[in-house]
Amino acid sequence: TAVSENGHRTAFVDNDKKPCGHGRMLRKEDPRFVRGKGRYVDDLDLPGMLHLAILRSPFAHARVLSVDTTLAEAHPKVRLVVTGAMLAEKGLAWMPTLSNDVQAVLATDKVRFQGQEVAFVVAEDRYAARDALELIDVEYEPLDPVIDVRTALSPDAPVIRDDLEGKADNHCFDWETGDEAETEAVFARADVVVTEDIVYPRVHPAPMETCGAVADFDQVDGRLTLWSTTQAPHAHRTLYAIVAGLPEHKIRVVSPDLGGGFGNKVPIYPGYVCAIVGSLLTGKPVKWMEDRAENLISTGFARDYVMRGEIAATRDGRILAVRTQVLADHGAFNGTAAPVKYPAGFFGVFTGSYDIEAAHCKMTAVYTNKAPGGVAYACSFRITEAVYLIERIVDCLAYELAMDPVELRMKNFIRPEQFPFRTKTGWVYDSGNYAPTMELAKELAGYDALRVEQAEKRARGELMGIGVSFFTEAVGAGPRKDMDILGLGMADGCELRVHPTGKAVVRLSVQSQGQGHETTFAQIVAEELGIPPQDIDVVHGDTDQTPFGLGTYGSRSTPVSGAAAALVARKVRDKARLIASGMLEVSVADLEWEKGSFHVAGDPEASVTIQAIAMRAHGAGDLPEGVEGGLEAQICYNPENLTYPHGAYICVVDIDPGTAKVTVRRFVAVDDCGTRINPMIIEGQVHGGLTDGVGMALMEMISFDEDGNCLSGSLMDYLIPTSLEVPDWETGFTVTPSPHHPIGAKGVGESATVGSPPAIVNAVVDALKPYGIRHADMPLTPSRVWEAMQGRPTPP
Ligand code: MCN
Ligand code: CUM
Repeated sequence: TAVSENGHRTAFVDNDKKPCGHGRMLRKEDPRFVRGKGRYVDDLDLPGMLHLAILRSPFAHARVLSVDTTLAEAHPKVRLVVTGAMLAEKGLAWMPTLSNDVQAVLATDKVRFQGQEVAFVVAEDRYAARDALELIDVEYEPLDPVIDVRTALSPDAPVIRDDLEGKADNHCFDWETGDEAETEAVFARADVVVTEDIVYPRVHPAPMETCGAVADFDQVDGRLTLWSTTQAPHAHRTLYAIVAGLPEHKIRVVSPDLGGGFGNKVPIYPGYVCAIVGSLLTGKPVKWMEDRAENLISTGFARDYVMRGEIAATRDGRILAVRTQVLADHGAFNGTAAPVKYPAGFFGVFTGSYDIEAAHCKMTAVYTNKAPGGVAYACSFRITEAVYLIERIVDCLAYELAMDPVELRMKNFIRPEQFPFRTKTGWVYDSGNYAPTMELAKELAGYDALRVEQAEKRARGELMGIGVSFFTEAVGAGPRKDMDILGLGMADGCELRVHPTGKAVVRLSVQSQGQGHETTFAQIVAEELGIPPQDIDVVHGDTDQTPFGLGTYGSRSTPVSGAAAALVARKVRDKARLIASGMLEVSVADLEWEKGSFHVAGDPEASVTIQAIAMRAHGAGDLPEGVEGGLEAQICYNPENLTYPHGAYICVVDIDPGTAKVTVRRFVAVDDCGTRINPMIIEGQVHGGLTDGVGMALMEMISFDEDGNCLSGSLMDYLIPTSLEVPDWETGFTVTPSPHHPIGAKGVGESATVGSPPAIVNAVVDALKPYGIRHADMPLTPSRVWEAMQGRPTPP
């Protein structure tokens, strides 16, 4: 344990600094970013490029009676106006979503959410395109909207998806996991049962860069190039190939620098397809870039789960079982992105970090007149919701048992010797050692002293809360036998080429949105080959340049592509060993590897560096019998299992009793993501996720009025946290390697977003304990906290 720069204690291990390979290292991508030289989609300016703007529905639910484009077409700068009817003629009015539903590219029959795409204009400049939208005359017949998820299935609710054959209600899907009867039996014999209704509101990832694309169809060679804001270029390309009927080799998808994704850039949006159609029809490159309001109103939202949580325990705090009923709001089209067999993502891990006897979940998903989406905002495929549920309900139990929340958790943790651990809902946690992580968080926070301080403050009528959460995540989808997106198996390719001078290039199928892949993937290869990370170039985000793979989301890059990068480097090293044996004239068995060179066993002087081997592999002179020239390898890595990172978070809040304003005073986060590649980048990921947590717990919500008007279409209405609302984060870590990952690394990109909301809400509820409050729903804005405090017993 050491003292960090901000005066807080931070735990370190001594391998934090190493000359090459894993360790703290400044990001290779940052020189271009800090100079403003990043290249984003909107920076593209191709010769003759036209601009596309989308006309969106003002209604949440309405029949489209007619669309008159005459005036817009007459605009002198307009080249093209396209309606849903025109797309329908080409069979392009609807597209598949990543979860086997269909979504309208442009509305034909009805609009189903406010902000839905109705028509588009392609013009000579962005302003003309926008102006011309106002010249399009659409006649709507408003219909009653379905806004409240709780009444979406009532028999008199209007049917939103009458485009689906035989659809007579707003039911989207049912999903169930665990054993209902067994859980019922355990609940029946429990001393204590606690039930709580818990809502995870609809939120939005709101990345700094909104979504957009530039499509360029070359009519001479029939090739389409699409620069787009995508977290999954290869998966998107295959879907475009299927929808447009173009062969994949005629499509190139490029995802250049991205200004944040956070899950917002996983789905395929109608705007991308419109840009492609615009280019096909005009023969020119076409750019579409949405504005902030469009991003907030129409693109992939997150959460929107209404949950009833129940927990059963013995009087002395042994948790026996958990069950939940969930109503999931999927909006107008099921635009979630999850492996096909997992319509609710990985919500099945809602049993958390505890060794319990039974669990059961029943979920009903419905359609409402809201924007599509579902999986976004650093959710690890709905583990955000699962962790929030279990960590909130465990705190409700602690409240009922009048037990310390840390003690209750410690008492029920899965023990280290139980790993690999199969949960009651069938997930196999690869490794974990929870108690030391919780203990370290307690120590860094000074937990016992905080409780003393709290007692003193309570006696004076001051509101101070201490919130705890402990999470286990499941990240790194596949394996391919269990997990696929629309039939594409979740495995990742990787290629590594070492040039004659010993410089290398590694080509990845995953794509960074700010996570620092250009640095960390170079470090992974550097650690295996002993080539300095500065000499290793990372190529990603271009389907022409990289091998096939499923993309970056669910924190799968390190668990899947990170494994691929380590293994492909080992393949190269194996070949280097053969070449070295020829160079040193000894048998392969007599060679020893020491980072960066092979030497003859017992004779360290007789050695060759990886750079010398690379030159020999390409150079003059013979190679050993049967060894081909060149020094490169490729791999397709199919993970054996997910990786299961965990963490213990402690949050301290103060609430002003006069204004009900919550201030996060301190936040301690201890994360365990197994082997750590770059501690600095991990800290950055954790800081970002904790900030997300403050946003969701205290500020963020996409809300609607009863007509389905979205009330959160700007960053004035949809509040996101700034540095003013967050404390100096205090971080620590433990290291429990993944047993099946070649370097023991687990994902971390979403951990803090998953783990922090319950810690903050638990802290707020803890502060309000004198009022007899056991639960309050996010976002805990001053008005919500104030409401919760009213009509409650006045604290002593
Ligand atoms: N890392 C590490 N050691 C580990 C694990 C990870 O050094 N044991 C490093 C990785 O090498 C990588 C970064 O941490 O540079 C995140 O790795 P990983 O956990 O594998 O997550 P991904 O790279 O797959 O990123 C996806 C994840 C997701 S799903 C969301 S959502 C999110 C997140 O990353 N979106 C982000 N973090 C984000 N950070 C930024 N800046 N921008 C986003 O859009
Ligand atoms: Cu769920 S947001 Mo991330 O998996 O891209």
